[in-house]
Amino acid sequence: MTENRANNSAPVTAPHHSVEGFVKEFLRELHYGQGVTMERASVNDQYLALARTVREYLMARWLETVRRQRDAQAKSVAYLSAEYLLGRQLDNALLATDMAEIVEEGLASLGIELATLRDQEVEPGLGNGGLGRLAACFVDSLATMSVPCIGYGIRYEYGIFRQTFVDGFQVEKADSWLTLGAPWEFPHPESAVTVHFGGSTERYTDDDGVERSRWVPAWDVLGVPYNYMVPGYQNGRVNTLRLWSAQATEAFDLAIFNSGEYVDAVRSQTFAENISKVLYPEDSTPQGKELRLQQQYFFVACSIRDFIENVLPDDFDLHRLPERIIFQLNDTHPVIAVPELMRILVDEKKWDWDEAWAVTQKCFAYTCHTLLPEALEVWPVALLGKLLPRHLEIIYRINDDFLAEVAQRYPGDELRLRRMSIIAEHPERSVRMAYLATIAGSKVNGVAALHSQLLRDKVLPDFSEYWPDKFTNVTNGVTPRRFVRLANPALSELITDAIGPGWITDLARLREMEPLADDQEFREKFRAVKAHNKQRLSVLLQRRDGITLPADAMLDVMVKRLHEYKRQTLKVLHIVSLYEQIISGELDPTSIPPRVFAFGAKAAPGYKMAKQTIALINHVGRTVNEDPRVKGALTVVFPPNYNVTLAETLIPAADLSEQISLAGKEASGTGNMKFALNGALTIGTDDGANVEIRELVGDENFFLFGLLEPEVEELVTAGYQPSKFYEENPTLRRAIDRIASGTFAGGDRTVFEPIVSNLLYEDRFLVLADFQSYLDAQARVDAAYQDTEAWTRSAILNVARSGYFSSDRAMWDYIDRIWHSQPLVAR
Ligand code: GL9
Repeated sequence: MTENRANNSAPVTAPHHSVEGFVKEFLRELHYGQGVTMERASVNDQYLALARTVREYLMARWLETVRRQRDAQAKSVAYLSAEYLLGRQLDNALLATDMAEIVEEGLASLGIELATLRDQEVEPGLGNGGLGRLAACFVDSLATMSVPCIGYGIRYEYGIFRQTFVDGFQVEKADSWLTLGAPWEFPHPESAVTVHFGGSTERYTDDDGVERSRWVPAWDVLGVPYNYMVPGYQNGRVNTLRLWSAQATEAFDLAIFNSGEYVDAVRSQTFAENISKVLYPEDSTPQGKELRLQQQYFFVACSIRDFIENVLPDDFDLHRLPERIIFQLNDTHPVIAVPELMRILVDEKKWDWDEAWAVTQKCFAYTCHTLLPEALEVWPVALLGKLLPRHLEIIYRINDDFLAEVAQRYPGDELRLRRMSIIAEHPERSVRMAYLATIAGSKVNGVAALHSQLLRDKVLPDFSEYWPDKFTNVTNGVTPRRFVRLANPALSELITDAIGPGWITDLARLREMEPLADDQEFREKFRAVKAHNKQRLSVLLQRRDGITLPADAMLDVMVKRLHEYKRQTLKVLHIVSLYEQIISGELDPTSIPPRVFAFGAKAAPGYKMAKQTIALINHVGRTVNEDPRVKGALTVVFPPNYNVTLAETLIPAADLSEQISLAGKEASGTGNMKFALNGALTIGTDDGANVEIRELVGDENFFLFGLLEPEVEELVTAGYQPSKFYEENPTLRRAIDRIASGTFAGGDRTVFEPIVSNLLYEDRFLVLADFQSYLDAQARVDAAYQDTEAWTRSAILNVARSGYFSSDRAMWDYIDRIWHSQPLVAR
C-alpha cells in the first residue's frame, strides 16, 4: 500500500528561492496559517509566519534526506541525550537555506524588520550547559557532513529556568518556551509509543518449554514524538531530532469527572505528563530523584522502540542491528537503554542471553563528561527495582557474567571483584551506571586529551586495565556555523574576504589566516571587528538589562555554570584585590587598562554555595561600580539569564576568556573553544581542553597559571591547609578580609560568611593555592593588553590556530574511532 502511495505522490518542492517567492509564501502563511491580515498581525504572528515559511524551504530536503537514508540502508548514529541546548532556530535555518538576504529584503518590502522578528523567538533551552550544547553542536555537524543521525531526547515543557536577580540573589522562574507557539516542531501523536513502569517480574515456561522471566508492569505512559529539523549547512540535508513528550494512556476518567471529582479525573494525566514536564536544573551532581530515572527510561525506551519499529524495515533481522545503528550514550543519563535492549531481545524476541548480549555490546558506545566522583550517576537498587524490576534483574545478570570473567582472569582477587562490580554496596546498595555503560559499550571516551587520560588512570582504572583498547579520546568541538558564522558576522566576513568561505565547513583552513597576523592593515580590520562587536553587545545589554558598558575597556568574560570547581570565587578575589589596592591608594586606577568584568552563570537552585557566590559577584559589582575612587578602571557586569542567545553576542565581543577551573576537574569545556575562535585570549589553568588550546595557539598567546594536575594531587595528599596561604599572602588576606568585613553587604558580616569560612577552612578546589599565580598572570594580561599590535597579533593567531575545535572534526573522530559509520556522500 505504501508503494502505491509513493508512486502517486507529487514531488515536494520548496517555494521559489527569491524575494517574490518568499513574500508570497510568507503572506500565505500569515493569512492561512496564522489567520490574520498584515494590518492586524502582531509581531508574534509575523514571527510564526516567518518561521513556518523558512521551514517550507527545508521541507523537501528533509523528506528527501529521510528517503535516501532509508534506501541506502546506511548505518545511523542514534545520539541518546537527555539534553539538547539548541539555541534559537530561525537564524540557523536562514543560514542553512542561504535565505537571510532574501528574507531581510522581502520583509523590508512589507515594512517589517527581520531583527525584530528574530528577537521574538524564545530559545529552546532543553539543556543545562556544556553537555547539552555539545549535543546540539554534534547534530549540527552530522547534518552538515551528511552523516545519517537521529538525535533522541526529551521534549521538556519547561527548559532550563529563567534566572532573575532580586537584590543580587538568584530567583528562578519557569521557562515557558512553548507558550507563544512552537513553529519548529512536528508532533506525531499517531506514532506514540507505550512505555511501561513498575510492577514485578515472573517466571514462566514458554511454548518451547524454556524457562523465562517476564515483566508484569503496573502502569504505563505514552511517548509522543515531536520531530525537529536539523538542517545541514547549505548541503541539501536535513536530519531529524526526535524529542519525546509524555502523555497519559488514558488521559481522562469521564466517570470520575461526571461524579464531580474534577481533580481526580485528570490525576493520571497529570502524573504521566510530569515525566516530560521540566528539565532537571542540576549541574553534574545528580539528585536521586525518582522522576529523573523515569525521564531517563522514558526517553530511551521510546527511542529504541522507535528505531526498531519505525526506522528499520519491517522484516529486519535484528541480529544485524549493529550494522545499522550505534547508540551513543551522552553521559550516563541514557544508560538504562542497555538493559532495555537486552529485555527486548531476550524477553520479547525470545533470544538466548548470550546471543542478545553479543549484539547489544556492539550497539552502544559511552561518552563520559565528568571527573567529579559525585557526578557519576548511581541509582539505589531499591528505587530501580521498584520502577524497573526486570531491568534490575538483567543488570544483575550482566554483572554476574562480567564478574565471572574477571574472576577467571584474576583468580582469588576478591577486592578487584568488589571494585569492578556494577553494584556498589556502600553507603547504599546501588547501580553504578558508568560501570554498566563501560561494560556494555564497544568504546568509552573522554572529551579532551587530559580528561581521557584521567578517566583511564583515576576514574575507571580497573576497567582500562581490563580493556585497554576500549578507551579512547575525542576532544570536544563547537559548530562554526552558530558560533562563528552566525554569532560573529563581522569576523566571518573578514575571514571570508581573506581566505574564501571554505572555512565554514572545514575549519582547519583558518590556518591560512596565520600570515595575516603580521599584516598591519589586517590587524586594524580585526580590531575594528572587535570594536564593532563590543558596540553590538553594548546596545544589547542596554536594551536587555539596562546595563551600560563603558566604551574602550578590555572585556574580560567568565561565562559558564556556577560551580565551585570552576572557581568564579577566584575571579571575585581578583576583582576585590584590585579594588582593595585602589581604595588603599596603592594602585593608581589610571595606571591599568580599564576593564569590564562580565559574568554569566546560573546556579542549580539547590546549590547554596553557588547561589551565595552569585550574590557576592552582584554585591561586589555594585560596590565597585559605584565607588568614585575606582575612576571607572573596574566595572563588573552580570546580566541575568545567561543562555545561548546571549552567548552569541557576548563571546564575539570578548578580549579575555576566563577558563580557571582547578586542574583535573573540568572534563573539557567548550566555551573556551568559542572564545578562542572569536579572537579572545585565554587566561587559564592546565585543565580540560585548555591544554590543547594552549598547545595549538602557542604558549606566548595564552596566559597559563595555576597548579598542574599532578601538583594538585600532591598538595591534597600532603594535607592542604588553605589558611596557610591566607596567613602568608598579605594581598590575599586583605581581599578575604574585605569580603569578611561586610563591605559588600551593607556592613553585614554574616551574609558572605559561609563563603569566607569555606575558603579558609575547606577550599576543596584550591582557590587560595592558585591565587597568587592567578594575580601574576593577570598582571601579564594588563601588560600585554597595553601593546595593542602584539595583542591583536595574538588574537588573530588564536583564531587561525583553533580550527581543530570544530565539532565537524570531533564528529570525524567519533566516526573513525567509535562509530565506523559513513556519510552518504564521500568525504
Ligand atoms: C560537562 C563538563 O563539565 C564539561 O567540561 C564538558 O565540556 C561538557 C561537554 O563534554 O560536559 N559535563 C557535565 O555534566 N556538564 C558539562 O558541561 N554540565 C552541564 O552540561 C551543565
